[in-house]
Amino acid sequence: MKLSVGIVGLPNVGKSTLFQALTKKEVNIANYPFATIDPNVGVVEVPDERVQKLSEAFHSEKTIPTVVEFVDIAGLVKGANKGEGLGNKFLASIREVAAIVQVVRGFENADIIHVEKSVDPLRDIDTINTELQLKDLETTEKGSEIPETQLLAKKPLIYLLNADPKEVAQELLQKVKNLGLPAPEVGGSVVVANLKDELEMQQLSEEERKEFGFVSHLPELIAKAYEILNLITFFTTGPDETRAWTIKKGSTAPQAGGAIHSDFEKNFIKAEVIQWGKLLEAGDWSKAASLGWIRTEGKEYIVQDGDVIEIKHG
Ligand SMILES: Nc1nc2c(ncn2[C@@H]2O[C@H](COP(=O)(O)OP(=O)(O)OP(=O)(O)O)[C@@H](O)[C@H]2O)c(=O)[nH]1
Ligand SMILES: [Mg+2]
Repeated sequence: MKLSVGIVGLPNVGKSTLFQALTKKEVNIANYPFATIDPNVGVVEVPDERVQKLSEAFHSEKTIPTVVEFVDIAGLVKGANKGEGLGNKFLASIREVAAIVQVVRGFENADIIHVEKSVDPLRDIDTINTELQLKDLETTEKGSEIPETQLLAKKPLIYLLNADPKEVAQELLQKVKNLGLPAPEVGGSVVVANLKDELEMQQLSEEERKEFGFVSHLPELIAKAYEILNLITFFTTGPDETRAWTIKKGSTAPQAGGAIHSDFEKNFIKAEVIQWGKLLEAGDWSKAASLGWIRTEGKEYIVQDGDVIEIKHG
């Protein structure tokens, strides 16, 4: 399974608008249901000030952030599990992602078609979750030994309420939060964003956005997506580049090496490790070493989010 995040929801609720705002890729955004049929795939930089700060401090020529992959999936309707509205094809796309952002329409606008003809976020969430659960039931009834992670309704989930954050009813927000989330151990939550504004505001300069008093909620969404994928970041830094690397939480030092190059994992000897903030405080690697702040770690070491690492390999 790829470590990507699927954008899921009823038709015409703003999924492709979100995808385009995230990835800056031109996709079909249209005021009719099922504008999207084949999934759109794109990668998004994870906003992380640490990689910028390290890069500045070490005068690196290049700065390379981590990315998360998002997949814009076609809309689901009631009965999708029985094949309604190409439902089975779309549900199969959801099986391939590791986590879900469920876009829920919260905005009122009579011109934008709602497949259920009225705006009711809790009803829509229930419709989508029921479809996922019914599909899972069918999967388990078939008797195929499917690991829990394959089940659609067990995937880590973020609800993206497409509504104006300044106007959204707190009561509604609380109700969504109270729904409970699958896989709570890897987090999950609710983000409110006005997706049409998010997309339109990208046409403006940062100053103009400030004049409008616009604050983007997409960085929050991307950070949460990274979190529910159960990923952490470690860094490598030097004059050529400062780079953020993605690994699964709980990875060992050799596995982290493997993210850089398979030889680093195979021929791993040891890792020299320091937390990014400590390295900045020391000023450079040799100062940090002379202060005794660089630790030598072996192959059992569990890499921590924010570690700066130098792998020594044979
Ligand atoms: N007023 C308003 N319109 C929005 C908002 N978000 C999306 N829309 C409009 O809703 C329509 C559908 O948006 P899409 O992003 O194509 O929706 P989708 O969920 O990808 O739809 P399908 O691919 O058909 O399932 C478009 O006309 C958007 O401009 C919003 O926050 N406010
Ligand atoms: Mg779409």
